[in-house]
Amino acid sequence: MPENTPTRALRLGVAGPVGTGKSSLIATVCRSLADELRLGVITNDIYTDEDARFLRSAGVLEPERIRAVETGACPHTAIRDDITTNLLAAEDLERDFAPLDVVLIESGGDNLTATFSPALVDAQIFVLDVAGGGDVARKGGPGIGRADLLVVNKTDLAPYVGVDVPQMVADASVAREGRAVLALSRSDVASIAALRAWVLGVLESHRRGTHVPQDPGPMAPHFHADEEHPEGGFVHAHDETSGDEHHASAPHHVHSHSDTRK
Ligand SMILES: Nc1nc2c(ncn2[C@@H]2O[C@H](COP(=O)(O)OP(=O)(O)O)[C@@H](O)[C@H]2O)c(=O)[nH]1
Ligand SMILES: [Mg+2]
Repeated sequence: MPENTPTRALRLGVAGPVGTGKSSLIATVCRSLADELRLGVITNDIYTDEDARFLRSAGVLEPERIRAVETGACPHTAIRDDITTNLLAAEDLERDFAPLDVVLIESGGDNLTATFSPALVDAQIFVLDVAGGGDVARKGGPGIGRADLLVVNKTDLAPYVGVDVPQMVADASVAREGRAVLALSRSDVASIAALRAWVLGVLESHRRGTHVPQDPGPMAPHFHADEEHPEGGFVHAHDETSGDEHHASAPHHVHSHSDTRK
């Protein structure tokens, strides 16, 4: 079980659908904080280390501080159900570059409802973009509704996709019952300053020992198109019946899928 002291690095998850700008957001956070904080990054990709290579090439951190976890065919499980590989990667990074202040963990981003286990991350950001449509924030889901921060990203594109950003932020705030929402664009320096301030705020409360990791809740049952059944595969749910809300035994957690034929 990871040491849970205020001196351990803050582990910050970044989840959200593919293409919403998670890797770019991590690059932005690194760029804005690398001078004052000791940072590390872990990426989760299905079969490749593309996100890690993108971040290394962005030159925001020493390449060795960016590690890739290859998750196999079911990427969300590596951040929620069987977090062993990610925990080991975080512990290795924290040991190799001790002391680190923040380890950012990017999810594979395969599913709108994928969230991190609170046994892996202390806090999590869920990223949507305006190109996904203004109504997606209203539709909710565990990450949108209950991540520590919801980012509405790429606001610079809003005029081209006909999205009203203040409305999308207001809808998200209602869905989140007042939890933090941030409209972000890599070309809007004020929004980047706000993101930086949010990360510093969470780090501060983590160090004080007052930050309490929240579980946004399990993802919705979902469908894997590549699974074998010719009539359309399986409805797929991840077993969350352990009753152990914080998955403290996660390194030994056996990854079982309670698959049921559709
Ligand atoms: N216009 C615009 N594009 C962005 C922004 N942030 C990221 N992107 C682009 O969105 C695409 C996906 O970004 P990426 O960070 O790889 O998304 P990920 O799959 O969630 O990690 C890339 O082409 C980025 O250049 C932004 O603030 N504005
Ligand atoms: Mg990425």
